[in-house]
Amino acid sequence: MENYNPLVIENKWQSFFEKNQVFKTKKNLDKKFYCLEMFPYPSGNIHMGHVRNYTLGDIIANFKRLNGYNVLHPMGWDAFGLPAENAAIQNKLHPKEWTEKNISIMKTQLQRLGLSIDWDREVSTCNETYYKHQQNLFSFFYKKNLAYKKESYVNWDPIDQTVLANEQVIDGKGWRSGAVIEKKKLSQWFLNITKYSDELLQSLENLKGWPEKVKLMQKNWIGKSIGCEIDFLTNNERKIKIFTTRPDTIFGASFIAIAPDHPFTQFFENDENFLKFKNQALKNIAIESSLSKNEKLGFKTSYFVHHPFIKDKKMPIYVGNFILMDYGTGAIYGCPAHDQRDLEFALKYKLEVLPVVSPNKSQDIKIKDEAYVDDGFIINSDFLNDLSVKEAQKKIIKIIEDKKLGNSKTIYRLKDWGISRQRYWGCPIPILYREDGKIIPVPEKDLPVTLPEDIDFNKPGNPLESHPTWKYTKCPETGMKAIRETDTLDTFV
Ligand code: ANZ
Repeated sequence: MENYNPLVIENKWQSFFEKNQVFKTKKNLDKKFYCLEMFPYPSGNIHMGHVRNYTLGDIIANFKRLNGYNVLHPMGWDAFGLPAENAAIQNKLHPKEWTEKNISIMKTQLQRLGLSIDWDREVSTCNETYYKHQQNLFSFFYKKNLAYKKESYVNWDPIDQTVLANEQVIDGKGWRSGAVIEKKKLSQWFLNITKYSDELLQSLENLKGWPEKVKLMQKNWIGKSIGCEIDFLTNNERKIKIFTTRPDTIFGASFIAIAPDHPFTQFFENDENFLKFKNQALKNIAIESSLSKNEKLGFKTSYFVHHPFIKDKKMPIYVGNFILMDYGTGAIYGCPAHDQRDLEFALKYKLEVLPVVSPNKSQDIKIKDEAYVDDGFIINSDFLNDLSVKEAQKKIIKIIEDKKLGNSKTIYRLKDWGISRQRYWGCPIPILYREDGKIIPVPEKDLPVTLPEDIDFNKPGNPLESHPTWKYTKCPETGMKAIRETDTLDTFV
């Protein structure tokens, strides 16, 4: 993939460029700047896609030059990543050798095209003079609590011994090995991008000239949902907190569904039928887009909750294969009349389907196999009857808050970015695990942490992990024994 980012550099950067001698002559600093950045993946040979893209870029560069701009037109190679490692394993070449060979071929080809690229400003992401800055940036994020480590479920390929991205799992199997992919809990590094959810959403409005459909995709990716959380009391005197965007439908609730890895499952974690269900469910759950298409399956527990507003109404607790642990609270109440997934589930398990929203005031509706999801007026709902959906939401949230049953809540679909890869051909994460248990970033003066070259691809798993000496080191401050992080950064970092 190649990125191609025209960027008009504002004048405030002038002094930075001057100081760092980015432009060759002082005279050029009086001009306006324009920067075109090339960033191809060094896959082997230049193909027509490159030729088209980079010719267009070159035309813009020339056009800007002729219009008096000072144009920065560098070349960057997006040189780390899985394909190099896989190709190297197949061809019995070192990833570095494979990558450098490709770069040299592609460079010659691009030079023959006569593009006005400034080859004095060539960078390659697998070069330590480049990834030193990446490591520095990681340390900076770590110190600001924007990079952190946590356990999470990942797609694990048991043959290749590595984490796979969702896109690399095809029909439940690893794209390279064909092995059945397992869900494995691993401790991984994340960047706390969700801290900026609202800022990202707001900033979409400032993107002048962007296609509406691209902005919409971005908006859906961030996925802001406004609703509330409600605590349901269980018969073993615990609370299950759910998240809903439709609290107006609370009188139509007929069951609770929790994620297969929800903490409440501790009360039946040794039940063999549950374990079978959980293993099967977790296989598919990683890919969110498949959730609405898959058959809705549930494991019926022996527990129930009390309805917060209907005296003596008990609702069964199911574990559902369509509930994600890392969205909202990992638990929902099901209202089959007004949610298609809940309806499919209720029809399968013969649960109550009670309509509580109608297109017309005080008029009952019938639900067969299609949920009513449009706007309307509340029915069959005691004190909410005859209110519009909006009015009912406002009223019920106030009551829920007053009765201390829950709170209004806004959540985002956006997740923190998992950046750990158990792979060799990437930028080493500059972290040390000291023998006293402390985790410390490698000090700036000791960067870069370079990749060892003498690695063995014949052993399964991450070569950094199995390297005889690389990971063993000392804490630069205390001299205590320490072990290096062996995960590398995802190439997209
Ligand atoms: C009850 C309800 C009734 C719901 C109704 C919808 C319609 P968005 O808009 O995508 O945020 N939900 C909440 N957490 C979930 C999870 N972890 N896994 C799967 N589904 C989850 O969707 C919010 C709705 O998705 C929530 O509102 C909840 O179902 C479900 F007539 O609660 B609703």
